[in-house]
Amino acid sequence: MGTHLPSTEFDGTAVDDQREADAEAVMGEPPAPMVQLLGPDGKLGFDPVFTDYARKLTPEVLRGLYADMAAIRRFDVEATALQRQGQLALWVPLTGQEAAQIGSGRASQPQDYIFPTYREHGVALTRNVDLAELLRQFRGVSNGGWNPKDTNFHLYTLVLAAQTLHAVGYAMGIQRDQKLAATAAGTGNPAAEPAAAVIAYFGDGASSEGDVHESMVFASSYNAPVVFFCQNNHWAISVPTEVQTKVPLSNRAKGYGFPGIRVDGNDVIAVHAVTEWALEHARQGKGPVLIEAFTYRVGAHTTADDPTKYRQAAEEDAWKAKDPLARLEKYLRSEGMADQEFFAKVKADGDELAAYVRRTTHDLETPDIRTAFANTYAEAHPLVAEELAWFEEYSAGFAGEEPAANQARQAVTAQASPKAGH
Ligand SMILES: Cc1ncc(C[n+]2csc(CCOP(=O)(O)OP(=O)(O)O)c2C)c(N)n1
Ligand SMILES: [Mg+2]
Repeated sequence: MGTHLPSTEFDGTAVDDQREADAEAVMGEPPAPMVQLLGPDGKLGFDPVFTDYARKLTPEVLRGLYADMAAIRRFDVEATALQRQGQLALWVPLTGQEAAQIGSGRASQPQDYIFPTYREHGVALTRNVDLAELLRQFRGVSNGGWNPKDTNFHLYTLVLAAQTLHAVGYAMGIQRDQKLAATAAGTGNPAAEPAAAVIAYFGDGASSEGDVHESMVFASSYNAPVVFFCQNNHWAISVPTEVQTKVPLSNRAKGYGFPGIRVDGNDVIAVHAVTEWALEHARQGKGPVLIEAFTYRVGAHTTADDPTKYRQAAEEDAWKAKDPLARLEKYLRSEGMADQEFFAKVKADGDELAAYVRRTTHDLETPDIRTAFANTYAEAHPLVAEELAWFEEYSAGFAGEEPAANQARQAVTAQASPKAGH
């Protein structure tokens, strides 16, 4: 009868071929194993695509990237100390991942929207989140700590990979808002509207979650303006990356039909270049990109973890030799872009930031843990009542102790409840 129904099969059309070719073009031919511009020796290399992006970074911007990385590392030391002093229930250190976070965060623009995990303190800094506010969540004072609308930096998500779905939904919302705005403006051309993209951060461990797969399918199908930024820090608590994947994580993008790029995550210049490229790609309506930042979690998973139980010191030492700050310092010094005075100022600024964060945290109220029990369900629940009763009995065991110590212990104990999951 001649009725033509659309095929549900891939038919090898030019469109399919083009998508594959686009994905391959970015990987290079043969695929570049890893984009690196600034090596551990502090020398700048060349990349056919990304060197042009790196050239745009002025000495002032490069000094800024160094100052950001140094600031967040100092903050990390301070937050760890605050946790050890009982001021925070838990801390999630980022040391080693400064370049991945500062490079990608600084490549984003104010209109972009960021979905972090729980370790993106460096990205938070680049989005102007008050770092003292960020600690409220780790003290249990609030469920978040900052208003995402102020900075387009979403609240931390502790449920692994859940934020990748939120990110894709948000990116699809951006697409639709742009279409509506274009229609209202009478141009009919979405590209004429201010373009924004989304970055979804997640870890190598989280990459095994079904949520990531679903996110990538949706992002590809709808050509959503989202950059998936996977920090492969080689560990998911005590599980090494080779258990999560048998191929470079960046290779997975090809299966979804979009570009995947592995970048040296300890090279802030390359991370900035690759992320800038990916965000442009997404904002221009060309669809998603997966970036795998190859880096290392130098410290523990959290302050509740002891990595000496499951990994070798030699591995840690090998990665410390690839330190992101040290290589940029070498480069800045050798090019005469920064002198001793600059590095001394960075150190002094870091100490000032740490003092501010310490002072502000000490001034934070101690949360009444009963509120957390009260907020668990809308109505009373016998299990919650039972757990509260256990907690009150446990707390009563500290009666008669010095009040401040007692309060601090309560704050910590409450967060470290058996169901905390971290
Ligand atoms: C859905 C879910 N499963 C398990 C956990 C417990 N958990 C918290 S962090 C973590 C490891 C995550 O590793 P990775 O994704 O590599 O991120 P990293 O912590 O290394 O930054 C696990 C299993 C969780 N928070 N959410
Ligand atoms: Mg990891």
